[in-house]
Amino acid sequence: MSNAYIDKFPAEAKVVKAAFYSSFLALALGGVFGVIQTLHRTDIYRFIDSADYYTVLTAHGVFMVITFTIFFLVGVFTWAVTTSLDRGVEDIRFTWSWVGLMTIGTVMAGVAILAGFVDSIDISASVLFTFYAPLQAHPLFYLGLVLFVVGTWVAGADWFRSWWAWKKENPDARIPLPTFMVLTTMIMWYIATMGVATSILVFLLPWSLGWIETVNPLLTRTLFWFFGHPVVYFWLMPAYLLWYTMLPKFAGGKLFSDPLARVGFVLFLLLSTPVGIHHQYLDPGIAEGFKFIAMTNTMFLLLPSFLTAFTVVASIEHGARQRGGTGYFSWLKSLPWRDPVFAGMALAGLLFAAAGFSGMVNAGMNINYLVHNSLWVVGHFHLTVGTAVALTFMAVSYWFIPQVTGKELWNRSVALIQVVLWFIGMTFMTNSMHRAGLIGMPRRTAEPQYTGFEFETAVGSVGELNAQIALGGVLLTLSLVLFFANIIGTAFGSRSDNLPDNGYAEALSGSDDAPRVLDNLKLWTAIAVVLVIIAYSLPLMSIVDRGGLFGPDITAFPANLESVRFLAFAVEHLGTAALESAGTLAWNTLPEVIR
Ligand code: HAS
Ligand code: CU
Repeated sequence: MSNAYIDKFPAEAKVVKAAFYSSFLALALGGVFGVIQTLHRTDIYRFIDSADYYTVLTAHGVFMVITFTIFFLVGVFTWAVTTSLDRGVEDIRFTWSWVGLMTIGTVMAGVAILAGFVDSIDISASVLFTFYAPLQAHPLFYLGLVLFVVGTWVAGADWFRSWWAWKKENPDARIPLPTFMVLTTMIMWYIATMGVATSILVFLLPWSLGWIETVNPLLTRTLFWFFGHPVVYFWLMPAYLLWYTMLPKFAGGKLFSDPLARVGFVLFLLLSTPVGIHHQYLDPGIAEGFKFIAMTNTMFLLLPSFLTAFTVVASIEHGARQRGGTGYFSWLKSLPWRDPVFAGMALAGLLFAAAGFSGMVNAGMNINYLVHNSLWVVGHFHLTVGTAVALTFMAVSYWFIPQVTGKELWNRSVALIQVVLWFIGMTFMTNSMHRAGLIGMPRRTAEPQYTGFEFETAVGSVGELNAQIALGGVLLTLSLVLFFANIIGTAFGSRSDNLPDNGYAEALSGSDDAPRVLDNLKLWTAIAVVLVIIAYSLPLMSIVDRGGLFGPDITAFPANLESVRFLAFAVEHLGTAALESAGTLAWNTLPEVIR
């Protein structure tokens, strides 16, 4: 008999397994759309209509960054709370209820997106994963998102319930580190989702149902980014949880400092939300001063990641020295590089260091003007969520899936090749995306062909960059195929008694060294809310004041479309000769239309 998670918590293991399998399904779908779009964009292989590109892009984005990441992390959080409190969930039916809500929500939103491919169905949601106005989706999409987010709220309540029950029995004990990380992340999430809940329930859903005529696009954008920045930490913090509490163990050592880890998570809780405006440096209608405050907060927000880099690398070094490593750098050779779980997570960390660099560039108000809306940003987030998070999740699955199924991993060599392929694929793809962004190549564009001019050079041409992007994309697809082969192979294997024990890393400097105030969650919540109020109340008031709660009484989107249609009509039917006069006509009538 082994000491795996499933042996101690069989009922919870089923929940965690369901969450993981749902996330992998989303990963598979997202992967298919990913390769379609990488080959389409780079003009290497095209079989979809460019008009469908946005449906593909929406499906890729939503399945990857909403469904894959969040389903996986609720599994990790359930494991973390039950393992570190050493008690099962309070009521397993309650636990299944949030799994159910999240699943129904995903199916609704997914159907709304995929229906966009079928012309005969009058449902679509090609609004990209940022889904703000003026793009509008079918109500089914917004309703699905609502159910999904409510599901995560209920999940958080489930974990808080476990903690309260545990606290009654252990009134003086410190919150175990994994549970502490789950609770701080969830408080951050509750604050952050207020933005998207308001945006959907008050504006986007009623607008899409036809209950209100117009919305204020800047207001819905701002409410989206209120949530849109912290959501990236909702993906990152579970990866950090695994880097702090599991990676040292896989490296053969202990966590360097439990108190530092707590400080890092408290800083994320405080600073994740009052920075969202750094996605809106180029939005007209928000005063520069508010943007400056967002930039300053963002620079402070680098701190917990620097702390993490220090603590996690120190822990890994400790592990290497336990394994006989010596020297300033040669200890690196003593790490278990043949273990796919360790190798995948460490490689994810390495690429995240580069991702942090491009994040700092993004965050500078003036440099942002150079990279905003270019492929640079896409490079940035494929290193962050696409590698630091996704590769960590895939690598750690090779440890988790045996824990929750009771079956041995099907093939460790294939697993090692898989994580290394992901690392290489992302290196090609993101490095060239960053470079392409610097020469101005736009993101979210189906047809950036750059043909019709001569620009001959061996390195640095659009052709070279595109080739690297496509090569990277293909390697990633191969990597995914290997991942699914391994998961399916494992799932269909037979039960084994030869599994590693469940558990997480001990700390060199443990929770007793951490000041008690760090565990005062009420205090940190209060400060976090105050910071959000300071950062957002004035900008929101001024946006509403200038543009109206439900918009400035113009329908910007259709008005522009009308004039474009008018021009297209003119060109088609009257020929180019008439274009100039049509243009003048449009120009003169435009103010009329917009009024
Ligand atoms: Fe970002 C845009 C700024 C982190 C995701 N970001 C995006 C978008 C996404 C995204 C999805 O200020 C695009 C949204 C859209 O569609 O428009 N980002 C930052 C900054 C950070 C940052 C300052 N981003 C993330 C993370 C993400 C993510 C994390 C997902 C998970 N980002 C921006 C800005 C924009 C932006 C602007 C808007 C751009 C625009 O114009 O549109 C920071 O949090 C980064 C801090 C990271 C570090 C690195 C620390 C290094 C570590 C590695 C340790 C090494 C190990 C390995 C463990 C300072 C922790 C050891 C191994 C051994 C072998 C020893
Ligand atoms: Cu951000």
